[in-house]
Amino acid sequence: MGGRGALIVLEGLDRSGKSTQVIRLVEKLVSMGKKASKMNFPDRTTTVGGLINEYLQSGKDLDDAVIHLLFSANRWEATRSIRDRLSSGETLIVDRYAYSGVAFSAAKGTLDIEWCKGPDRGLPAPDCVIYLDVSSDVAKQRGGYGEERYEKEEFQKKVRTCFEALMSQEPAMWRRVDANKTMDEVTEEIEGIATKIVDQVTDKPIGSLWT
Ligand code: DGP
Ligand code: NA
Ligand code: NA
Repeated sequence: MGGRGALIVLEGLDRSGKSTQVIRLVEKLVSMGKKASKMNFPDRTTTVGGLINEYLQSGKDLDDAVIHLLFSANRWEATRSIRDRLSSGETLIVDRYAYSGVAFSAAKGTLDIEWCKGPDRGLPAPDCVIYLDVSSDVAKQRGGYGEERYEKEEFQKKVRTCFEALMSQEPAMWRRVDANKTMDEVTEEIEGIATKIVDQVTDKPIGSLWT
């Protein structure tokens, strides 16, 4: 036995239920005796993350390219830790990654998808991206959006279009899950996907994103 852990990313719009599912998936893997932890981007606890937090809470205005690069830097800050932890056999379940990076920036209409992918090229590549696909109506029923910068229905629709474009570029990487179902049904589906991936990657080298 032994071998490396899996890098599994959950992506989706705001209110897709992603954060709850990340926690449930880690609990499930741990209960199965696997070494697994949660990671979250943006990580607002670092210096760069503090700037991102101010931007998201709308206090700070930054050029679209500049905030894009800060989100990317916030992922680069974690790459040594990601590689070390995967290599030591730990599976990481990640709440957002470079796909949110591209989708939320490209949705602004000022930066194109290929430009947006540039700074994140070379990050540790996920073994799988699970996309929680939620309709605007269901997102609204879940209590609506919060107060942060991107949490507006029209903007979220544009983000969805960008996620769709990213999925069509790398269909083998993505698993789409219908997140309009009950939380428990979604949990079950995600667990099925993730447990297979964890068993498949033990002997595979860690990939390099978009290279
Ligand atoms: P979260 O804390 O996961 O809910 O993320 C906060 C918000 O930031 C959410 O609306 C998604 C957005 N976001 C996450 N990552 C990125 C990124 O890399 N770039 C941009 N522009 N937005 C991002
Ligand atoms: Na959010
Ligand atoms: Na996150």
